[in-house]
Amino acid sequence: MKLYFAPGSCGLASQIALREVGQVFELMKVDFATKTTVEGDYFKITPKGFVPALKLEDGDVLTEGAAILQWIADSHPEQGLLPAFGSRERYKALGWLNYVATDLHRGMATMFSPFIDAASKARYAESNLAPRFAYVDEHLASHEYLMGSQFSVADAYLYNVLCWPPRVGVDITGFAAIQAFMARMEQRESVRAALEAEGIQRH
Ligand SMILES: N[C@@H](CCC(=O)N[C@@H](CS)C(=O)NCC(=O)O)C(=O)O
Repeated sequence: MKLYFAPGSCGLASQIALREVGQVFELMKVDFATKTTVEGDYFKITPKGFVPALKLEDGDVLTEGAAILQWIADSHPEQGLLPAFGSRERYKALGWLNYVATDLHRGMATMFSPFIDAASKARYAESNLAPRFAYVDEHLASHEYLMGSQFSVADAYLYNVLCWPPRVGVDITGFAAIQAFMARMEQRESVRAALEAEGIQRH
């Protein structure tokens, strides 16, 4: 199995999930500028040209981070990285995955855009992102993880996205529960190993 990634981008969550379930995998770095890997043209792996992409043993390729996370969780149901099929809790977990993918990930992507000027980004961060961080912070103030005491793939994705604000000058240090969540996540072996594999130093 091969995970296509770029250091510090949104493939980190998939890598954390693969490590959580003990899946053996190879990391394949994608150069965003040239859309190539050491194997060659990345568009041949996925015409979207985005990471993450997960190439399975039979050669099939999964894309879309939230879908990859669900596939990893469902391939190892014994690890409980998502609640059971059909349970009410499952839809709450999928709700969080969707919230991270759409409101947070997409929102943060705006902050990295080369097409938006600094003043507009600052206004966007204050009016759009800050309330979303506040919402997550309030939830985490009374929940160890998004789903409570049980770690799920939604936490891996949330952690991934919450690593980004400092890189674009968005200060989230005032959100105490988010900070505690990040520290809790960084105690997990899967997270430490994934950061190291991508060459990311958080502190
Ligand atoms: N809808 C995709 C979006 C993935 C995405 O935005 N990937 C970014 C990195 S976080 C990317 O590959 N960007 C390539 C580029 O900017 O050239 C998903 O959720 O997996």
